[in-house]
Amino acid sequence: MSRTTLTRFLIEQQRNANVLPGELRLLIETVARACKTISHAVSKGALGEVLGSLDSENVQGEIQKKLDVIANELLLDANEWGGHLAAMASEEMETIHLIPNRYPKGEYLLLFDPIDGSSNIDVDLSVGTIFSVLKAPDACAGREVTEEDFLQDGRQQVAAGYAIYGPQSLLVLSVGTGVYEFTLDREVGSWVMTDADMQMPQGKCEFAINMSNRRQWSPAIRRYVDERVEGGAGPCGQDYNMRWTASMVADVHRILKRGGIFMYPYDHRNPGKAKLRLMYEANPMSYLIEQAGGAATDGFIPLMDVPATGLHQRVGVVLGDKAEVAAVVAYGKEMETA
Ligand code: AHM
Ligand code: MG
Repeated sequence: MSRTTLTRFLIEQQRNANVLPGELRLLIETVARACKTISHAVSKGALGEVLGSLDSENVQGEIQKKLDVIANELLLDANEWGGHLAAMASEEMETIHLIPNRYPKGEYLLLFDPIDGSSNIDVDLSVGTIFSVLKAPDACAGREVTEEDFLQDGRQQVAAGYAIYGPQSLLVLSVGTGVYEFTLDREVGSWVMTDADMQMPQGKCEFAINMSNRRQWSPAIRRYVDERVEGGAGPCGQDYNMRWTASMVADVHRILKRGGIFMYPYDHRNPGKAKLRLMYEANPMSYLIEQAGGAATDGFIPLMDVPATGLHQRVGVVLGDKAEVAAVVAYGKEMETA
């Protein structure tokens, strides 16, 4: 049986569909190669001395795990010298990382969360890497890229994806022509396509939310969740199931494969306060979910239309099943006008 590797898929996208510029192809291959190395490090666990925390905090004031830093370095090292990037940004770095002058520069900007779901690392649950690719604005030709150049809304993304390090290591990717899944064949060392043109199942009664944050939710989110917890006896007229992995990559992947809705809403008590980051968590996941036939909102407007005002900007996230996402938005509107 002839298998479609990531390399072959990308070359065919470049050649046949004419949608993928060569530089972008190389960039995605490089990110995928770094994810292979991260997968290897994750799987070594205590034997590779990669578990546990460091004394340092990242820009978000979170204690960094050893693997956060290792994965960040791996992604920076892999992507610095290829010539396709102008700069990078990461959850783990306060400011942008310019490509050093000793290397050629390209026209793309890469953003990533090197290890998403860090709290899962030490207990052997799934974690992942999320990435988003933007084009540097024309205006920065001939000068150094600045943080402002990164502040583009999610619709400007030219590619997005995630790697998930779970029972299998997977790479899920879109370059704007559907969503494709690749499984890491560890013996051969290549990413092999295992799902194509993925469309998330609709109409599935499953939600993912951290219930312990209920005190922070808006009346609309409370109503949405409470009605579903009531199940068949409540206004929904059917029972719902709940899952929470505490790793956005794992929760979004489940939704992509099995349907349902994922929520990490704004903290209603503090305007603008939220947990997840727009540029390298919410936007790439929204790009994938929309490509797979789902929807993504901050609770009010489509997530990819949220104006970017800061590299580490936080945003409410509600994504997945189209009708369920629409229900959350509708409840919000109803309660605003009530
Ligand atoms: P991280 O990037 O620092 O790991 O944080 C993001 C993670 C998401 O993967 C996940 O959905 C959420 O934080 C879990 O939050 P909680 O600890 O409230 O369950
Ligand atoms: Mg994260």
